[in-house]
Amino acid sequence: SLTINKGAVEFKNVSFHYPESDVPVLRNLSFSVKPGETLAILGSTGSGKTSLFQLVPRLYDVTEGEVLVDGKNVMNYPIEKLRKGIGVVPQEAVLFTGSITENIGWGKEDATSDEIISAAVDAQIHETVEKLPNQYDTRVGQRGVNLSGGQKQRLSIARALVRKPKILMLDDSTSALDLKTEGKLLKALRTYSCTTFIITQKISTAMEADHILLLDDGAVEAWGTHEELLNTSPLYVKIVQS
Ligand code: DUT
Ligand code: MG
Repeated sequence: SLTINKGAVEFKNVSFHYPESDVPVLRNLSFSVKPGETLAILGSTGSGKTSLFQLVPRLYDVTEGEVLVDGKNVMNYPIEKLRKGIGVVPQEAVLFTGSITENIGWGKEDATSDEIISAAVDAQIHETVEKLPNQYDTRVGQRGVNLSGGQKQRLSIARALVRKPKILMLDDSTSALDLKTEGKLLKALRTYSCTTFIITQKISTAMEADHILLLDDGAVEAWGTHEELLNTSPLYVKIVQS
């Protein structure tokens, strides 16, 4: 049966509204991303960035149009095969009650200790873990050690990386990281050669991407590289200057 091989993603005339409402949240989106490319998604709060993300691993289904992965409609994949190939790092990092190892390996119970550490190194959280009272055995979550927002984000990124996803989706997951740490993280991500969707508020992050998608009220306001958007999108220029 179908599995994700390359990680190409295409949106074809995609519109979406949540089941409980008729208000369109995404309106006629069309774009495509080749395997291994990075797409940065920008847009003001409520513009539909998280909603767009959810359509790829089918946390919600489109109401119109198609989402294709490797040229095939996501509706045709067995859902567990689809989700196995996609690493989603949610906007609010979720920690489970358990050890650091269990938190990184969650959903991939066969991960070896080396794989866990290597994911943590790439997610730029290894050094922090080493300083905890019981390193990778340290308990987090309920009655566990407290981690900062940025540390939780990086654990959550490590959890996605350990699965070696073909498609990695980061929902504002680097918002609490300083520029230097974020730079190291983005560099490490390149070694995974996965297709990467990265929702961000930072122009510095967007500039590094192969494509930028600027969403405005659920529609594509602009698509292109940083240079292209500077020339074509007054809204992008406004964001850059703000
Ligand atoms: N919305 C719902 N139901 C939900 C989630 C969101 O109706 O379960 C609405 C709120 C908003 C629109 O969908 O009007 C888009 O929300 P989304 O969360 O996709 O926006 P965002 O771009 O991710 O905003 P933020 O930057 O605040 O995360
Ligand atoms: Mg969001």
